Amino acid sequence: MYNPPDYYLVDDLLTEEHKIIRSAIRDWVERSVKPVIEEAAQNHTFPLHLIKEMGKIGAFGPFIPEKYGGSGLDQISYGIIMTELERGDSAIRSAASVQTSLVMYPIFTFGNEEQRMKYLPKLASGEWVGAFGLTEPNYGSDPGNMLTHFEDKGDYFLLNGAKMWITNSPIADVSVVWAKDESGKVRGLIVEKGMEGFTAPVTKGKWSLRASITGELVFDNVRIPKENLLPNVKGLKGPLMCLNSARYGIAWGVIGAAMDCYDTALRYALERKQFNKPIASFQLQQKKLAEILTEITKAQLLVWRVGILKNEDRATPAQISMSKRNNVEMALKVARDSRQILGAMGISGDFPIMRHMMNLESVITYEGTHDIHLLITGMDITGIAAFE
Ligand code: TGC
Ligand code: FAD
Repeated sequence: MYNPPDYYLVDDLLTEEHKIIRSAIRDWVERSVKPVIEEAAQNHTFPLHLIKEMGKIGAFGPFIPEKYGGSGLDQISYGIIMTELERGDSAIRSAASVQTSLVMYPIFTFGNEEQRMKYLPKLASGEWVGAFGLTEPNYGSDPGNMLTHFEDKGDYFLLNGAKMWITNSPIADVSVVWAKDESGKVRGLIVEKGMEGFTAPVTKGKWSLRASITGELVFDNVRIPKENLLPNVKGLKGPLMCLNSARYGIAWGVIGAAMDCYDTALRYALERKQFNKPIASFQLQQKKLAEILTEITKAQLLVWRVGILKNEDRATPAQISMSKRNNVEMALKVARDSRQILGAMGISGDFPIMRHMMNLESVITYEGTHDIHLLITGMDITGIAAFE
């Protein structure tokens, strides 16, 4: 039975509703994710049947109002859901992050009422899968220089360009795509599966996030109906606002991966004997376990505070960057140290640690790299952007 660490009694800060949500998602991960995820990752496939189940358990759009199919919950609930999903696998949390923060959030925040009613309930239920296209082959950390663009042709927009490294693009029914208009302003377009000239090839051969489907979005003179333009935002702040929400979810999510590694390593250290003693009795292993628990505890407190600030609409993008950066690095280090505690067994698919570790190599890169988040903090401190 999974026994998550709670060294500083963070549970006391949660409401009964938070605990009920956590328990429901945890049970679902135990029942539906754990039994299939290792094989899916080994086979480099996404367990597609989980999408509708995720819709049923409320993993998509927890903070979107009920009117649109969401659950109308607070930001702490969103964070808790992300932690529990990522305890199963970062790929499962990724699917929920993209659907919630990168597809439902922009349609809810920047869309009109018709767009909200058309897309949000189907995305919330998992009937439709969403993708978010910002990164391009030549512009990753620097999306402001994107080349994808559209022209106003009177009755429709003509979209050309390509996006790369897009979670769920090959299976997406709906993609929120960021492209420049004729004046060079970044705008959001809703691109639907099957539009002529639009393809979404799969990216194969990943060693990380193997249970997540990644692909491209390629637009070759795609006619986009004018009603598919998100009317209420112009400029790079549109996609960056979506990223604030997704990065916040990741800061919570990776704690789940770290906790799963810690739980596995602690049990193993207590059971595995060398030199006639459990390896947990050796100081070097205790050092690893003690430091892991310290870092997980600090990460829990960090996201708790950001969550409260987010509930009050006071969390700044730079605060969110700090928590994403700190917690992903923490989780990656926890995974590496936990893997060592298991010795050779640490690389085996019989345990989840190596899978988490490999996944986290993507998580530390996507939604803004580790370096970019540091530079965002640097800019916040000094007022000087060191990007250029
Ligand atoms: P800059 O000139 O600084 O800013 C442009 C405009 O945006 C505003 N802004 C923000 N607004 C809201 N939230 C934020 N976090 C914002 N950051 C900036 C800014 O005020 C300005 O507004 P305005 O009105 O003056 O025009 O932009 P820059 O071109 O210098 O770039 C800044 C930088 C490097 C921080 C930014 O571009 C960045 O964050 N780069 C990283 C790119 C990134 O994170 N890509 C993620 C792609 S999506 C993804 O990875 C999904 S993974 C999916 C999964 O979970 O599976
Ligand atoms: P680059 O920007 O080329 O960076 C390469 C290196 O240079 C990095 O170490 C970076 O930190 C460093 N660097 C860059 N600029 C600077 C600077 N100014 N100062 C110092 N160092 C710098 N994108 C989407 O739009 N949608 C998705 O759904 C999505 N899903 C993804 C799923 C996966 C599995 C992965 C791996 C990526 C995904 N991405 C997605 C893309 C992701 O957001 C980008 O990979 C990321 O933003 C970095 O861009 P890049 O890979 O082009 O790296």
